[in-house]
Amino acid sequence: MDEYSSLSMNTKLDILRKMYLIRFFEQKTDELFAQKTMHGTTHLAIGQEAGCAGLSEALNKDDWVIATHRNHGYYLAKGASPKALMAEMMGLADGSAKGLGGSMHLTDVQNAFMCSTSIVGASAPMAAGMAFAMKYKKQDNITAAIFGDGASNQGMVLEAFNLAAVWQCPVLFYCENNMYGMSTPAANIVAGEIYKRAEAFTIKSQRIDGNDVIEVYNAVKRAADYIRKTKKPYLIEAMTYRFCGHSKSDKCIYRTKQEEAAWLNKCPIKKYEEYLLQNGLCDNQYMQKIKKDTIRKIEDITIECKKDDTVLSLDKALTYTYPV
Ligand SMILES: Cc1ncc(C[n+]2csc(CCOP(=O)(O)OP(=O)(O)O)c2C)c(N)n1
Repeated sequence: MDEYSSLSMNTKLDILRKMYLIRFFEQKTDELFAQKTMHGTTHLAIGQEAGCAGLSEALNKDDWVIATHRNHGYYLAKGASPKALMAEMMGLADGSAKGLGGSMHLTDVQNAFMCSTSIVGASAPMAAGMAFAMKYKKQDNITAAIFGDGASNQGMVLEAFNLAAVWQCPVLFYCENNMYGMSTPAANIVAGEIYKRAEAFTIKSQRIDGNDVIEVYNAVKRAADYIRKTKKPYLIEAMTYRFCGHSKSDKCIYRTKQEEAAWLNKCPIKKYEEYLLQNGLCDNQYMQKIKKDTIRKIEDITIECKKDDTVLSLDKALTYTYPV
């Protein structure tokens, strides 16, 4: 059986639904920021959907994920509520963090999305600690730390590699190498290859095509099995690209149009749709239906959130304790 055919049909369609949900949700977020219905800044994952969908689908439901500032995709892929995400970004009390955290500070403990952090690199030590706690409590669930190529140079990421190896923490380090940390090309600041750094810490690792969702799924599945069995860490470096700017204020003047066009050609959703169609696993009509249903769901959520006026007052917020 080849890598692709090992997945059930349900899993394949779930992956497609997740990728559409992330893409259309992110596009709506962009629109709402432009309309000033959402404030502050946000970091979209348009173009990076394969990592979010493939990784979450390959992990068990109770395996933890700790994400970064570019977090909406992982939050949604873990099965957390899109409405709570939108409400969070509108500052509403129904938001995932009661509207107090905003785009970068999400949580959904029920769906094992522990949190996301805006401190670049911090997901790695947090996930190593979480993994250590799970092992200490003799629980079988592992923890995934998401971080970027820019974060890979942070001291705390390398410290997390070290302790995770020494203490044998069941943690999956998942580096999304989208080739830029803000406007800085990874090629200018990363020495050597990120996945090869693991070897110095006795951690097994591999580099994958992060835009091929089935490759992501299979790599994470194999890594998760290894981590669960050995209680040792594992590092995956997934090559990908963001189709949008780093954040709201970024016009991408540091990238060439040719480079952007080449990566648009490697769009993870387009690639996956072609695979499903060419192998007769999903027809175009059904694909369009999933798309339309997803867009309608996001529209409904937007309308509901726009009507909501339950912005949490500061007084109430200060007395609120989060139920973990
Ligand atoms: C400790 C820290 N330093 C700097 C920043 C500012 N900052 C926010 S995102 C970012 C770039 C992160 O790049 P990367 O890790 O590659 O992730 P990507 O944005 O590409 O997903 C920086 C420097 C921060 N939030 N935290």
